[in-house]
Amino acid sequence: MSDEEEIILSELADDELVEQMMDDLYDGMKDEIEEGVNILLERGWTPYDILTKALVAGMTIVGHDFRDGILFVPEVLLAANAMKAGMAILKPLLVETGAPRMGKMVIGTVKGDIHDIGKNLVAMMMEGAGFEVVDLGINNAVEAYLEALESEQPDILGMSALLTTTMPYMKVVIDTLIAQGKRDDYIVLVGGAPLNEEFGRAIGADAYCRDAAVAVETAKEFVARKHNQMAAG
Ligand code: B12
Repeated sequence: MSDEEEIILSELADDELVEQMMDDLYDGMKDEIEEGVNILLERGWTPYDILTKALVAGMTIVGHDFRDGILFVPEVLLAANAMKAGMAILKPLLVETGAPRMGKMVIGTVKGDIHDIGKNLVAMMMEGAGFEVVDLGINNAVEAYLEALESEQPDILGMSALLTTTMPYMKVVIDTLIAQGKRDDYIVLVGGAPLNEEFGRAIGADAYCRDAAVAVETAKEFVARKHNQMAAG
């Protein structure tokens, strides 16, 4: 903006508003993000479109500039907080779909890693699709996963990692499950920006999911397969 003119979000056309929200997310402007999300909802946008086309798209730009040394941790934290504020508005809407109960998932970010936006998004979308989700938060050691698996008895274990230094920890968890003879009790889904399908396969996960929508589809597929097997057996 070349001048000091105040932008009235509600007066912007949809595409301009989304552009502006990406700028506001970049600048960590929580109140403006909340306002933008509410305006798009009033205009009939689906929560999912707002999430992907405004918030996740905006965070992708933040990610690029963080990588390139244009943004630093404090700024990215503000952007993350603004994103979370937007997600908080959308969460109840994504969750109240009345979808039939699909199964249960325990999800958490692995030890050493405090990134949780992607994990939270997966948890939200899974809940929206009818899964019960137990969220273990960030920085989970193998013991935390095992305890939760024992007490919650989920169908699915989900692990998230955003750092190349923490992603190998997923293998530690899976290897521990194997050693205890429990690996086949759960569908293991993994995700996070630095992972790929090959990595998922190499560590013995059932699937790598590149985003929350794929996570939901994959989870549904595996749960249906598991139930069919149980019915056949
Ligand atoms: C926001 C952010 C932060 C925030 C985190 C805030 C928070 N509460 O999460 C803060 C500022 C705290 C942070 C800190 C750090 N960060 Co950081 N961060 C990011 C950033 C910009 C965005 C991540 C994000 O939220 N993306 C948006 C979400 C929606 O996408 P997502 O996480 O990928 O999740 C989607 C999929 O991956 C998938 N998914 C994710 N998890 C799961 C789990 C399951 C089970 C499934 C099925 C799917 C799935 O579905 C999600 C939704 O669609 C990334 C850049 C990037 N390209 O990822 C860097 C990035 C991950 N960070 C990076 C680094 C280096 C750090 C720090 C080490 C920086 C430092 N010097 O201190 C610290 C590490 C702290 C720690 N110990 O964890 C690097 C990692 C580089 C590497 N190769 O390892 C990145 C890639 C930036 C970069 N290019 O340099 N970071």
